[in-house]
Amino acid sequence: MITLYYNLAPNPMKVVLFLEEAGLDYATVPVDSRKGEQHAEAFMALNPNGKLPVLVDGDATVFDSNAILLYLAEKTGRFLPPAGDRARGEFFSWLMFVASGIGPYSGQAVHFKHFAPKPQDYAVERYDFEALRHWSIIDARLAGRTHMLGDDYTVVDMAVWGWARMVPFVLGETAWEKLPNIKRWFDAVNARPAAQRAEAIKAKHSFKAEMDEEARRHMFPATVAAKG
Ligand SMILES: N[C@@H](CCC(=O)N[C@@H](CS)C(=O)NCC(=O)O)C(=O)O
Repeated sequence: MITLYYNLAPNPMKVVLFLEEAGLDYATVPVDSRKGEQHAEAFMALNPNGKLPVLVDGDATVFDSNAILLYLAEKTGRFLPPAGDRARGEFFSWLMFVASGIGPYSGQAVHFKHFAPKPQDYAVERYDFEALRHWSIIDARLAGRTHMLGDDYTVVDMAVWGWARMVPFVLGETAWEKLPNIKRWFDAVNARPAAQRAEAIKAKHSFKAEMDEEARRHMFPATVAAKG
């Protein structure tokens, strides 16, 4: 039995999309990061980094969303190019580009633009710039291609989709005008029944909505430490 520890943020949602696409049976355990549940001892034993998502599959525990996508793709033999195929190299490059570029820069852009405790002009400019630069590379990649690797829909598309849901929050309401190829691809992925089932997970559990003092304390411990 597969169990997914999740919340509704970009990284867990990529994995929800895979599970729905593959039609795997899975149970969900909500972990409310705004209430600090990611720091509970039992959860930290699954992921010492204290972040979502985590997947438990029998006696295997996997954390970090892109590692989970790779694990599931290998387990099912689906949504990845065959070993030795020319596309396999591209697959790894783009997946790592999402893991090390799109995710971290988008996350930091959101943090400094929406949640940082005081005006942080330099940080806002740097991460806004870098987030848009990374998203523009994805946009160029999708020009003339149906999916990130061409005709085949793979785990790379799922990894991008998790974060693409957040593009207006990351880059501003007019961002789609600058990223027309991503918008066309995003609309097509959203139209997939699995993407609609993935979005429907929102109705399953309710998570704390307020980014109040308690949520900041749990999610941004560095800010609390700096205040002393
Ligand atoms: N590299 C990790 C990042 C995980 C991550 O940052 N998860 C966020 C949700 S998208 C989280 O758990 N945040 C709670 C916190 O930072 O306390 C992955 O891809 O899974």
